[in-house]
Amino acid sequence: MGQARTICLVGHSGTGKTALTAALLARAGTKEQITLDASQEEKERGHTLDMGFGAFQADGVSITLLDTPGGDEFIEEMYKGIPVADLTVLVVNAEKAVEVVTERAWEISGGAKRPTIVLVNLMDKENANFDKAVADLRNHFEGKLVPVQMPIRAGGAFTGMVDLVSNRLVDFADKAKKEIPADITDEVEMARGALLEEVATADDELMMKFLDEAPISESEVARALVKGIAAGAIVPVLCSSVTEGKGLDQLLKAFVGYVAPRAGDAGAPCRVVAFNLASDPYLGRLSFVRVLEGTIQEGKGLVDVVSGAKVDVRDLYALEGTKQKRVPQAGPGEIVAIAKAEHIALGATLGVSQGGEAFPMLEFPRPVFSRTIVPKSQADVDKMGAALKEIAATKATIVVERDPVTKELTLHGMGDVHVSVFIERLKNRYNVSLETRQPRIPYKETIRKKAEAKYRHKKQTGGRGQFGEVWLRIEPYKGEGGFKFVDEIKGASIPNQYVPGVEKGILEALEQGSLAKFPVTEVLVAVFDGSFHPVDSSELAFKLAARGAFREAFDNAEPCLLEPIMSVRVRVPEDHMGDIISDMNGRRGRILGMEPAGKTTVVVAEAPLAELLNYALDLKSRTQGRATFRMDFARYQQVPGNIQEKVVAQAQAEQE
Ligand SMILES: Nc1nc2c(ncn2[C@@H]2O[C@H](COP(=O)(O)OP(=O)(O)OP(=O)(O)O)[C@@H](O)[C@H]2O)c(=O)[nH]1
Ligand SMILES: [Mg+2]
Repeated sequence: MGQARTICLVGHSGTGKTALTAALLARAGTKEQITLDASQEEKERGHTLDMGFGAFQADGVSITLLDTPGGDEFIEEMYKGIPVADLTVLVVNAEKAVEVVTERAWEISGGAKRPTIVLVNLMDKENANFDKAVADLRNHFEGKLVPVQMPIRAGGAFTGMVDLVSNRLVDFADKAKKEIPADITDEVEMARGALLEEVATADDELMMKFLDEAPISESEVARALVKGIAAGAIVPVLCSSVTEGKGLDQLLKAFVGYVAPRAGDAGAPCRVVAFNLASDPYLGRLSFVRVLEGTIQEGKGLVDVVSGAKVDVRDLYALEGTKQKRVPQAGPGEIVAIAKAEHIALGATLGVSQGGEAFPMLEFPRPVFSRTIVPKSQADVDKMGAALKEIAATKATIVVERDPVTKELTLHGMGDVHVSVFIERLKNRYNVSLETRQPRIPYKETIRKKAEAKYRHKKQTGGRGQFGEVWLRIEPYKGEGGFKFVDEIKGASIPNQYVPGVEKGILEALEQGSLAKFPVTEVLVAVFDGSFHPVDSSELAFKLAARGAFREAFDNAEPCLLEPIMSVRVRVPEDHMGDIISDMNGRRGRILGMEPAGKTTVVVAEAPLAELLNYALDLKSRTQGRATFRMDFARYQQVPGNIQEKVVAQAQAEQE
């Protein structure tokens, strides 16, 4: 083999990536049924949501297409596909040119530092305009973009193109016609000149010829183009109409002719990267790996090169069309799926032994939107765990967590659509019904001043009584762990054996403050006196006394609520800056600074989590999806008085 090529299709939703995958598979004579966008959630929405695969042969070269979703909440699939691809194809709508995910895709591929081509699709559409699309692309992205084709439209139809590399006409209706019509020769000459000038920069020899105005052959242009693409110095722009089957032969020619596969050594010890994990309804967990070097073989286990964890390679599947087929082995460059190896981590590099560099995958974006999940019935509670675990293991941007403060189970994702899709999938695939709710804010309680209290726990119930008396002081405390217990007992007013009981009582009291039953933090508790009874005292009695003393002291120490403050980084296009900043102020936010980032600016701010629960949605609607953000927990901070009143009133209402 050694000829295997992986091509990752990226671009905004509706640019025709899935249609292109299907068209190329059909063209290659794929016999089996082509099933793309086949999950129930994909069928219902008519969009790709998980990475799709299409494998076929073209001119003796085996090609695997990775079809990624163009929805901006599903971008993790691009992060999985781009690093393992030999070529990224950025598909663009000929009427709309640069859209939100076009920009995201360009960024994720590192500004096309990796081999990239742009395909301007939907050239049959009424308002398709190739030149305008190229101008828009150039306007958004740094140089490098060079049309290698010149489309021809006549009477509102996409009728042909000039292949600028070979300098020949491609007439879609008349294959025999190769001469460039006289009326466009000037235009073609200009376009070809621009192409030659660009490619010449990638090849010194060619540059000399170009400067000498010597004739340059098709193969010389192609050779320089291959070099330029491999170096990420040139991004050729092609055109097509997928639905009319136009431009596809030329595209395939580019896949085979312009792309140098990253060939690994077949004789080296096996090394693969698990770039994508999926849950197949029939085959169970599939770990898609690209073979980097050597040969992966059924029955020959591998290890995670970082953790050293062993991985069984039992059932191995190659891709054929959109289906899987059992194979005993696979070589460098090929993509295969290892079935039922549940413990392969997403992005892991596997090899014959631990050690050595892991393959550089991209760092995934982090979830920015959270919803609490509530099972509908007890049966759902029982099934939920495994189903959620499977989804969270296969998707980097879905995280399931139990909040330590509110005890709620939270699903973190990239937005409301993303979260809804996986809630639907839980129902469709795992038969688990869950509802989602806005998460509760994990408030905490603390005090603002010192206070003391004495508390005597005394009970006489028949036989032996209970007696314990504790005197303690509480003070605000900023030290580690949020709590400190100090034993200041002099003499034996509380005998040693009861001190652990005292501490337990305090710890219990810390679990629920008296304002709104949130955990208490940032307190120091010093026990300095008390009394006991030689017969009736016990650890339990002291525990109850300490709890009582703490509560009394707490109420007298100006208790208040603390709320989580998040540090937020919003990346905004220039024209939305003012709006984003004033919106952030409206969210009780504080702007800390601004950092330029290319054509965008990163607004650095802090705001309470309570004001950010729907930020992902609001930001999207304010900027038509052009801004992105991330947030991280920064610290806890006192809730302003008027808001505290509301939170406490609401908590009390809920408890009733
Ligand atoms: N007229 C026209 N329609 C096209 C062309 N290519 C694709 N389409 C249609 O555009 C629609 C969207 O195509 P898809 O292939 O699903 O788009 P996609 O890029 O995969 O979209 P996502 O999966 O949401 O990212 C489908 O109805 C296609 O048939 C084209 O060249 N011309
Ligand atoms: Mg699609």
